[in-house]
Amino acid sequence: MRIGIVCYPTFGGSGVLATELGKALADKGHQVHFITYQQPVRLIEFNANIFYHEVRVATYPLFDYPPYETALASAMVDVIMNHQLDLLHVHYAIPHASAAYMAKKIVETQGRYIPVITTLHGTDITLVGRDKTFAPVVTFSINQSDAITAVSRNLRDETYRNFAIEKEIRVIHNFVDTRRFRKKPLDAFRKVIAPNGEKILLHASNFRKVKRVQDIVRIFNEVRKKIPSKLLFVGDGPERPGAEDLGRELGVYEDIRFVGRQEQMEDILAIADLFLLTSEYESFGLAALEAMAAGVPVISTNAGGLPEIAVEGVTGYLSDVGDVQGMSEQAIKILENAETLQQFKTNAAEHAQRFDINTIVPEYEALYNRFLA
Ligand code: GMT
Repeated sequence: MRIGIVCYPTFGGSGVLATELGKALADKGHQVHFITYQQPVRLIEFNANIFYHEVRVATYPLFDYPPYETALASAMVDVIMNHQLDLLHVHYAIPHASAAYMAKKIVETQGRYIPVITTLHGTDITLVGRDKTFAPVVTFSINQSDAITAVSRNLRDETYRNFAIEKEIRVIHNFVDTRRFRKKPLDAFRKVIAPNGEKILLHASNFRKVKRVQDIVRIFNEVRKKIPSKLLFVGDGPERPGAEDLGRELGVYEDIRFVGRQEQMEDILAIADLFLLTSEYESFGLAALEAMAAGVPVISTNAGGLPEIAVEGVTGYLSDVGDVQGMSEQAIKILENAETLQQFKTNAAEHAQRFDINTIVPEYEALYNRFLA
């Protein structure tokens, strides 16, 4: 199959998932064409079946706002026609689904039919998409897609609740390459972060408001009172200064490390003891799944789709949004006993198998096949 993938190429979960899907499809022999404004962050190794097409937006003094969506639709048309694509799979509704609709209509005038599959990832529905400035276009372009998928049951239900969707939304959960995340910890790395054998707590995100990163610092402050520990922050974003300020205010700053955006999450997860995710919403929580795959128990909120991937008291614990006290107590409960910690680690890795790449990617292939037939 010749598949066009459109996604955000940055460190967000939707771009990571789309890139991993493209790589997996290429490994299975499909020809995959990424159409993005920048090389996706996880698209680093060479694969003969992967093609990358950069979307270039012309600048012109008249444009206060460069017309990205128009440039994207034109790039899609170019790739569909010149590389004989069989289908387009767009990740994140805004503006990818509407640009795909435009491209579909353009190639139709040239006698070409291209099915469009739209995967909804979260904030395109729950935050940004609901905004009045986008909602009519989001609703229209989702309805015009030939197939719609959502990364969790929760996101599917939220989409039906918030938009007048007339079609079936199929749930295909996010996935993880469990083999890749099953890595032995690098002792030297662990020693740099926790020289005296401290426990390592980890959070990874884009530090947006929805992640509530100050709750992470507060939980760490409580855990640190009972258990010698360090906190690693991976990623960057608008709420980072607030997290730093709070760390200083609480006097825990010297035990926190901000390591910035990282591509090799598997190496970092391999040295972690606990993953914290305090978001007020996660459609799925891919970062938590990757942590589980690496054998790291997860303390998280019970928001959105998180209860679909984590199991209370088995892979970690789930609490109400903002329940810092509860999450701290649960973190301590897991960390204070070596046997308990080991059991949670084993459980987390085992449970992540349900979302393995080899189970989920065929669901996308089956969906694609429906359109090719
Ligand atoms: O979490 C983010 O801020 C990034 C966002 C994105 O669109 O890239 O992630 C969303 O999609 C991921 C992949 O499907 C999900 O795992 C995340 O839970 C979801 N984020 C939110 O719903 C806040």
